[in-house]
Amino acid sequence: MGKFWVGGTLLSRDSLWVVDSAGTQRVNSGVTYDAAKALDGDTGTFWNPQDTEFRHNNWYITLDLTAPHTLTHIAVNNYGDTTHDIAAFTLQKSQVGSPYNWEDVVSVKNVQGGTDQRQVFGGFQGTARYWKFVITRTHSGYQPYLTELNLGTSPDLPHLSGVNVALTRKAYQTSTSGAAAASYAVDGDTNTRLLDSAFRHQSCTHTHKGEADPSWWVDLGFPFMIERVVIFNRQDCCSERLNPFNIHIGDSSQVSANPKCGANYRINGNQPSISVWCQGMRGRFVGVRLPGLFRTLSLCEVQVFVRSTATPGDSAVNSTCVDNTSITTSTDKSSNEATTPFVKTELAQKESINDVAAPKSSIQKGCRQYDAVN
Ligand SMILES: [Ca+2]
Ligand SMILES: [Ca+2]
Repeated sequence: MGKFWVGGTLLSRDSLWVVDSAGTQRVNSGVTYDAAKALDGDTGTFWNPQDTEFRHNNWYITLDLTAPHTLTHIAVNNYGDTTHDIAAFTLQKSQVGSPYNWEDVVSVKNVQGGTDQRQVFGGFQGTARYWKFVITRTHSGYQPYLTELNLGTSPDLPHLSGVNVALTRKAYQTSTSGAAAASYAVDGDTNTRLLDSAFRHQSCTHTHKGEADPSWWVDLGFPFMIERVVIFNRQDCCSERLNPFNIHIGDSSQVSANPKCGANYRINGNQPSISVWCQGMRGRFVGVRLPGLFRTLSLCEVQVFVRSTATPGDSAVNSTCVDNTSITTSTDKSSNEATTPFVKTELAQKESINDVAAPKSSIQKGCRQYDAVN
């Protein structure tokens, strides 16, 4: 459950959505601390469900969004005093109005107290008109003060077409040889030399030599419909080590637990990159795994392109990838903001991002044939 997301499309809130809420609303000096205060866009106002017992653990707000919406992430702002900060909540949905038929969509148990910063939780998807936000625990047991509640919808996929959603996302590998960190495969640098002329690690990852089933994976922060994955292989030496490889896509951070995109793939040794079509497989984690004993995994870049909803169905291309397609990987922060506001990474809290390399612009051929191995 990451505290950031790709595609920060938040619903425009409407305090009229609130149809019910727990407790009585405190009124003080003419100000009502009602549930609408959690939906007013003002972090200076909050909901205070008074007259609920200690450890009530069922402080809820029921919302009628007036039409069905697909929600994929939720953001909360705590008051920041720990006494009234939320520790856990459950989001529920109902397809029907009162009497509702509530189903759990997601339960979150790691909401941080002592901060009033926005905390974002994703990794779920649900569609409904009626939603219930239930606070199931506060850090102290006293009633919550909820400053802001935000509901997030799916990113607008047509706007993401042609955007590498793996760029600078958090990446991992089963082991790291020297300084060849997992993050080098999402640093935006498609240079296929492991070491530069000064023998410094530059652009490629590297696991320890001779592992069983070495893997590398990236957390996209959000499940996407993935159209294709482009892998840049080492060219300074050892290009044969990649063969054969598998691509796994799914919502598990355990690479091999996720379904494979296709079978075993091979790349020609002198071919710097390969584009693998994944037919709109859905997943938050994209992994590359070398099946077998005594394998060594080195990746110079992994790009993940999502399916545009404008693309016709699953009959789309498999090996009909057109070569020499130019793909511009927009990595300049300012222009990225301006042209593709849907690919915005928001770090709700101070998180270590020191493995994110400085953005670089690159234009490369992003499309190559691949050979499936029987
Ligand atoms: Ca507020
Ligand atoms: Ca790289």
